[in-house]
Amino acid sequence: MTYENILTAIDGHVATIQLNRPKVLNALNQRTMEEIAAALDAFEADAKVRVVILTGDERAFAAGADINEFAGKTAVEMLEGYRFAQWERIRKFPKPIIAAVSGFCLGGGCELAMTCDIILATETARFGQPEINLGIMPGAGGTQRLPRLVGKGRAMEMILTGRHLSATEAVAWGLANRVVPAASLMDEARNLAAEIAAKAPVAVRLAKEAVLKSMDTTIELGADHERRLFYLLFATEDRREGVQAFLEKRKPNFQGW
Ligand code: CO8
Repeated sequence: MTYENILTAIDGHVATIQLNRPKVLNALNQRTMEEIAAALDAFEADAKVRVVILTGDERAFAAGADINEFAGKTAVEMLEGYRFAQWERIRKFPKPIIAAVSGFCLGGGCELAMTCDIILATETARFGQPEINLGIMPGAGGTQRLPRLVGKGRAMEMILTGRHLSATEAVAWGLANRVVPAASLMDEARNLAAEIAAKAPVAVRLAKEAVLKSMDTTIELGADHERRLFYLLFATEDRREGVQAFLEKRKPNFQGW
């Protein structure tokens, strides 16, 4: 697929997707979502890629779904034409995704960041679910993910008022991991990605799966699931290498199997 609305790069084990529709603050039209999903499909198939960074530009991570695209649509047209299939592909991507957020991160943009695994934010980042101001509501998981991250009352406040959170508020509320200086956002994201990429890839993948499972199941079922994944890791060469390296007081050299 030739990309029109995103830029992609691979450096070592870290792949980057940059949203690239600056004139509309990286508004997420269908084509952009298709491209993100296609890039992730390619990164999933590429064993060299272990972590993905998703970012926008200085002014916006993404200011939401592209309002022009859905402005004239009827309910039936939305139902028939907007199946959220690309969102499901992002949700099921098995390797860690770090969202590096600067500027506006609103509506579908905030939902996209929440679909990622870790969110780094610059001081200029603004998070919000302003759909209510358009007479609609979040439609890409916002009403489900936001309360799990910030709690019911805070999610209600954001979704029912459309208020934007500053980066420091987003961290205090548990939406973003930490605030980093704007100038070093990508360096911070790359360092974090490289740190995770140096771990045993199968353990990283299964740990991500187990943590995500905690968001939609009971502790009992989640812990059962966790235990099966835990046992499975004992079948990997990297588990043997990790333990051996500890016993030999050296750094492990993980191979990915
Ligand atoms: N869609 C389309 N174009 C947009 C969007 C958007 N979401 N956001 C900004 N733009 C465009 C503006 O129209 C403007 O274009 P132009 O220069 O041609 O007039 C350009 O980007 C720059 O924007 P502004 O001039 O408005 O810049 P300001 O700095 O004055 O304001 C704001 C920035 C506050 C971010 C403002 O642009 C704004 O409020 N944008 C809309 C935010 C919003 O409501 N987002 C939610 C959209 S609905 C949604 O996300 C539903 C998700 C449902 C499921 C997911 C499906 C993908």
